[in-house]
Amino acid sequence: MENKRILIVGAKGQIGSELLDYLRAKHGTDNVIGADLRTLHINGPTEVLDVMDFSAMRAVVEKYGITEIYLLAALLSATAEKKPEFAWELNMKGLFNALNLAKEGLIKKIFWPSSIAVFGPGTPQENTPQNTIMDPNTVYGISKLAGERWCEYYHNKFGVDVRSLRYPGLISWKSQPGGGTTDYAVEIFYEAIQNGNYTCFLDKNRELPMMYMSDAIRATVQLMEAPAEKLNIWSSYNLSGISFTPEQIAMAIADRINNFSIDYKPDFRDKIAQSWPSSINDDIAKADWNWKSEFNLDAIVKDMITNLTNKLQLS
Ligand code: NAD
Ligand code: AKB
Repeated sequence: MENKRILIVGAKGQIGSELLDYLRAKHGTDNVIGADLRTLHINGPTEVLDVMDFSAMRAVVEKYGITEIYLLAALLSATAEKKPEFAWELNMKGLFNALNLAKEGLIKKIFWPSSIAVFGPGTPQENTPQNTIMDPNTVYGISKLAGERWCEYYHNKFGVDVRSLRYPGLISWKSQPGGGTTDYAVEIFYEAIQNGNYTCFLDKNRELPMMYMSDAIRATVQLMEAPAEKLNIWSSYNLSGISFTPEQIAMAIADRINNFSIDYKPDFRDKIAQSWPSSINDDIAKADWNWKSEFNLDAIVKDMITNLTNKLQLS
């Protein structure tokens, strides 16, 4: 069996830092190179790398004999609204650089994440199907939808093996989120544990699709390891975990943290959330590569509170 040499770009981020640990445990530390614009203070091979610099990307790929890239560097929805042109440039250029390295035959496989942000106000909100109206009204969503089309194009035209998931909002305790609309579902735990109160930037009834990080990492690696002939989607797979509103997660937290209270001050991020689905249909992922999520709301809340309390040394 051929040895994998994996490059994670954006390895210091919310997903990248956990994916790096998971893939290193599976393939060996030296076979998983962590790269980011910010210096990584971890053991094992790392690089400071700008995903927008094609020659630098190529040099790192050649230096380590990289076979697969997980491309996680991007601006997320809320930050992207503040820097629209830069967000478009970063989100697209990084993807093109990876796709072109694969087109040249330098790497064999790419993982590039899309998002529920590809959907928009015209999309059916409940149980949103894989193929439907997609009219994103955020820079981030536009860049993700365009990215999906380019992934499918490079696959069909040049045979590039690029795989993708439309992640919902991801909840994690090891790493903090980096500027998204769903970040509230992580912030709420920090505030509940440290201060007993949280002011939420979404409306209390704004239901969104969410997923626990360990489910997301498992889905990512499962998709990357699936035989190509089983896959029917080369743009990006719908992926579903659970759905809840701020009020529902607050109630679940209040069951475990006495006197926790929440208030609401919706800002521009609530408008973004309003344009996204409230639940996702992922039947094709289930059928093609046996996807099944494991964490429900109660399991997430329990795990988050236990681990974050230990991490914050408040136990
Ligand atoms: P993040 O913001 O936590 O991490 C992104 C990382 O990329 C950061 O460490 C940042 O320093 C790095 N980076 C930024 N610009 C770079 C550049 N020019 N070159 C190299 N590195 C650079 O983001 P994340 O939450 O880990 O998301 C990773 C990917 O997953 C993104 O494409 C995001 O759109 C997608 N996604 C995330 C979520 C989520 O809830 N976290 C949901 C849907 C999709
Ligand atoms: C964001 O809120 O921007 C991300 C996402 C769902 O893509 N978490």
